[in-house]
Amino acid sequence: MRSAIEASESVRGTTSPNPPVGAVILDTEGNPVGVGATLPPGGAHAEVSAISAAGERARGGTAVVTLEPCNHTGRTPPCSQALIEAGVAAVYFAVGDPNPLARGGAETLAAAGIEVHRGLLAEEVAGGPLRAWLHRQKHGRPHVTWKLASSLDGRSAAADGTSQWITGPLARARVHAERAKLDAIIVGTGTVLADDPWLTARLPDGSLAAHQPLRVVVGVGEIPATARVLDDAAPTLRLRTRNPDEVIAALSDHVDILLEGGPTLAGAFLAARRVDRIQAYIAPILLGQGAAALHDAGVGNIEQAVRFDRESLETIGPDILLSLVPGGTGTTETLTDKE
Ligand code: AOF
Ligand code: ZN
Repeated sequence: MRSAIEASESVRGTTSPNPPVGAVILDTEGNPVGVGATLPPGGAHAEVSAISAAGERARGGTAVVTLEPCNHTGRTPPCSQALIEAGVAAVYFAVGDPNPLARGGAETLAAAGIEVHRGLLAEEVAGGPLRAWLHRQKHGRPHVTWKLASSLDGRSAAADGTSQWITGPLARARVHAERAKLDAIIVGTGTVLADDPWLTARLPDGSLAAHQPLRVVVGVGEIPATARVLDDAAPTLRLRTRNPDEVIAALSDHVDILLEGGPTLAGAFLAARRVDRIQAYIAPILLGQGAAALHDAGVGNIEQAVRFDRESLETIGPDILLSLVPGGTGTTETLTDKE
């Protein structure tokens, strides 16, 4: 399943609106003989690629898939049938397919006499490569991550407006690697004016990654025609609104969206409860003055604070990456938190 997750992760960002699924076929001895990942929409599903890589060695073997094999004829024929025809003896999958059109693969496989196991590394898959797609299936809207990079005192620029190199090179490389796996990146017009960001996904050598997310500029203010975000390195969408729900509606075909800045736009998304995850890159530097990473999230008193729960904490070189999800915990629970 770890190899299937790796295959899944390797195509994240290239399959939307379909999920980035990974599949591995093991022969009767348990040796991996075929790996596959979902191709862009209309292309083969993960299982079909893995089966064709395995060929006859799939017979009597085992299929390991991150998502329940589909049971429908959509743009491609059902994977459940492909697995039955390939003659596998067992299928392990991590998460069930919530799509009412595609679900039911487990039952079809079992009815054909195949041993079916559900739930292997399900949390890792649901919180990892299939996270945004599962979110969109459940809520009917894209998954929004707010990314911020700030000093320890919550500032994203120094007093004179300089904002380069708050976090270290490793954290910046991580941000670029992540960008290449997204569907869209949103910024406000204020950020375009202040920083003139390019918003492209770059490889460590500075060249452009193969997959570029849609660049989205949100806000009613004007931006100069010379702004770097308007060049032809990647597509750009201009949305003349400040309303988070209008932004999300305009991006409803997308699955995995990153909100990059600035502070006012982030405040509007937080106030509207439209941030599904925060990725906070926090550098061990203090600025004392300068622009705050967040402005006006509709919070007037401590009761109204927008609360998040910690999902994970990682160190990246000298910086930390804190991943947070919307919190259900109120002040009382926080006080009794034993950690
Ligand atoms: C799988 N393996 O690799 C993927 C699956 O329009 P289609 O035919 O491409 O079907 C899309 C649906 O199939 C998608 O919404 C999801 O339920 C499932 N995706 N299933 O067995 C895969 N990508
Ligand atoms: Zn399928």
